[in-house]
Amino acid sequence: MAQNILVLHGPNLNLLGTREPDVYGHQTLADINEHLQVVASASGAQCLAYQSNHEGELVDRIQASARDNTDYIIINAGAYTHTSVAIRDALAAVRIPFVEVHLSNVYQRETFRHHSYLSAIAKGVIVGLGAYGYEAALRFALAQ
Ligand code: CA2
Repeated sequence: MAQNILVLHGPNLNLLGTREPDVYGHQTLADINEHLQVVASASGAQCLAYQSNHEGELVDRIQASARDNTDYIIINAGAYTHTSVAIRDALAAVRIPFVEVHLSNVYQRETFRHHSYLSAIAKGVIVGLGAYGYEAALRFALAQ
């Protein structure tokens, strides 16, 4: 069972619950992170969360996960999903399994959101389930 799970949130996800609730829901990032911690704790696991608006900081955090006993990563890379070879390379380098999550159904949106640099190396991808997508990914990770 995965014991140490890292949840990574990319750019602008710090705005959750404050703008565009029709697209991204009413929950704040703190609400989501707190709920994930409760779910993980109930299974005796630990769920740490990290958000950054900066690509290099996300790369640094992924690299650090190789040194801190992270068993599983859940990542919503936000817009970097569609642009970042650097984040993909970092995830591939650390060889920690990960689930890619998107709050919205990116396939119902602009075509530039249909391609992800991460999906091909992800264990799985969850789109369109809102904040529940993170919980589903966490429960999957906890079962590994
Ligand atoms: O659906 C998702 O989770 C996305 O990863 C969200 C990204 C978007 O660029 C991806 O295509 C799909 C954008 C995150 C922006 O988050 C906001 C939250 C509240 C208000 C404004 C932006």
